[in-house]
Amino acid sequence: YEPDTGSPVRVNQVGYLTNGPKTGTFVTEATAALPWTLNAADGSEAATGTTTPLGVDPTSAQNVHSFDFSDVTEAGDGYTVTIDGQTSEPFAIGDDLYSSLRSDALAYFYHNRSGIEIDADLVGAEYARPAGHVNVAPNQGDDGVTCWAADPCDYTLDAAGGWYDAGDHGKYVVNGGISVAQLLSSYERTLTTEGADGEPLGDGALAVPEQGNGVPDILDEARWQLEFLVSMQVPAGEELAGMAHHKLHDREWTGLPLRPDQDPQPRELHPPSTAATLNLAAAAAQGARLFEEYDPAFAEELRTAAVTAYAAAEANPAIYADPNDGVGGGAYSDNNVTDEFYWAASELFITTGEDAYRQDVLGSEVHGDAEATFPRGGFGWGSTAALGALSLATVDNGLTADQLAGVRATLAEAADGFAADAQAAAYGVPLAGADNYVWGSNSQVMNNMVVLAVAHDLTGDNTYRDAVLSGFDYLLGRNPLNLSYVTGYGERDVENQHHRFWANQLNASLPNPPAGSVAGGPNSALQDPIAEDMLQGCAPAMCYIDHIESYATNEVTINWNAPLAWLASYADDLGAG
Ligand code: 9MR
Repeated sequence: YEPDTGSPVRVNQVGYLTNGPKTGTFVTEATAALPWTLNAADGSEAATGTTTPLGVDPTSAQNVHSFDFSDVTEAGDGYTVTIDGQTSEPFAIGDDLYSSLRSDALAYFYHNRSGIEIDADLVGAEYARPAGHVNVAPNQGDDGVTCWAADPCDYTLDAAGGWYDAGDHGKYVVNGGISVAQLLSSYERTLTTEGADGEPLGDGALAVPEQGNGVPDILDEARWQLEFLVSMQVPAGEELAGMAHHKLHDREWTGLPLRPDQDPQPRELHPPSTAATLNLAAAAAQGARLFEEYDPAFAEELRTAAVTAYAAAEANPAIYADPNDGVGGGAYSDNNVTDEFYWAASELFITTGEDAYRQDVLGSEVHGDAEATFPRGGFGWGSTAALGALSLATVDNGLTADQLAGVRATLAEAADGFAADAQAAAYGVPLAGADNYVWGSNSQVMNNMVVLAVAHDLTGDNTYRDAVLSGFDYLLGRNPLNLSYVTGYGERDVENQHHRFWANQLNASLPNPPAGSVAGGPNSALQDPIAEDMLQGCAPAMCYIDHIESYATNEVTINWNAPLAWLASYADDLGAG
């Protein structure tokens, strides 16, 4: 299998912000510098220059040059770059490049809601569907779900609602928690950051059924998931009361395609875990402070859930999800919860101001450790300390000025590393070297971009901003495969992500993913049969295929679209400013 990589001139196929950096990559055998031409839409020459030879890129095994036309600030559509007789895909220069991505990336969450009909008036006829898992045959409902036979319990939970995790119909607390937290942070950023615009996230801004209820739409979306997370707690009076069940999913894996309401599998709760419990505590604590203004009773419910969950985790600090519990749903196992304790303590401290949480933050072994807090390969569901540190660094809290400066210094140290990684990368991606192309590598890139963006918000230093935008360039086409990993964005966008309903590749009556859905991205471990079959010998950043069955390179998930939404919001605010 030889991927069709199109033109060797690689650019951000959406475009470049007027006052931002503008760089691309050229794949060539040539080792000496070459002239480049930037063409305007009418064919006239807009700028010229020469490339910088970079040698062989370890992530792609391609010999590459870079080119830089940052000086051009004339807005317009239909620009191209020509080098050595080869012309790039077209792109824009402008300020308004990220506003539709902001709302599209957020719309992903409504599309993937469980327990509610997806309304044609909000998403269009092709994406409309009946409610899933509400106890209408052949579905079982998530409103009365009990524990799986291997670890029975004598209660049922009403765990209806929430978002489906990904291409499957599971609902998992660990990646569910980080996802809702990143939506909440996107909103919270508008309260804490000058130049961050709350209106595009506000009431009436998004296509959600709660429009017009007086609550910012992004909070309405977050609430759908927060209520589910809280419902996963073990009831009072039971053994392990206050702990959160790790996950709820089908008894057996289902095939594709399958609309959620047609899933016939029994639904089951899997055992509580410390990681899930702390994830719930962190997200609920953050939700509590943000809902205070809109619904104090709900805020109080969240606060209580967070406090009881944290206490339950302290009483049961080492209950880990079984790494082999992967039938019918993903395992999401994680046997280091130091980072989850840090995140939860941080959010609880910010929300409650209580000294016990402060002591847990300051006493944590990750506190002040840049690599432990912000791993070079990107934070994620198994490494959540970053979310705590980002909140501590940006949201008003009771740390002393020195302590706050310390948190910000740790963040800056990590961001400096990511910026250096982006500068060193042939394709400008803020991801170190060739070893980090793991399952969901695009989300690792995006989470590094979030750290960089917060560093930019806090310092105004454009080095950080430039590395974020360079990360967007990579995601939107400036990469070894010349693909935009976001559906609906760029000339060569991917469209066959692994999803049971957006399964047009398997059934023409079903849709492709809607615009704004990001694929997991290159994964050098070849962890699905299509990847194993088609991608043998691939260079790490090329281990990707736009095939619906390649779940290990081409799935979508809430925890990958959440940083996309956060970042699109940041980038849209940049354009406006
Ligand atoms: O995103 C998860 C990734 O970090 C893991 O390496 C991978 C294998 O355990 O699982 C990914 O999560 C998948 C989950 O297990 C099942 N639903 C789809 C998720 C995204 O592919």
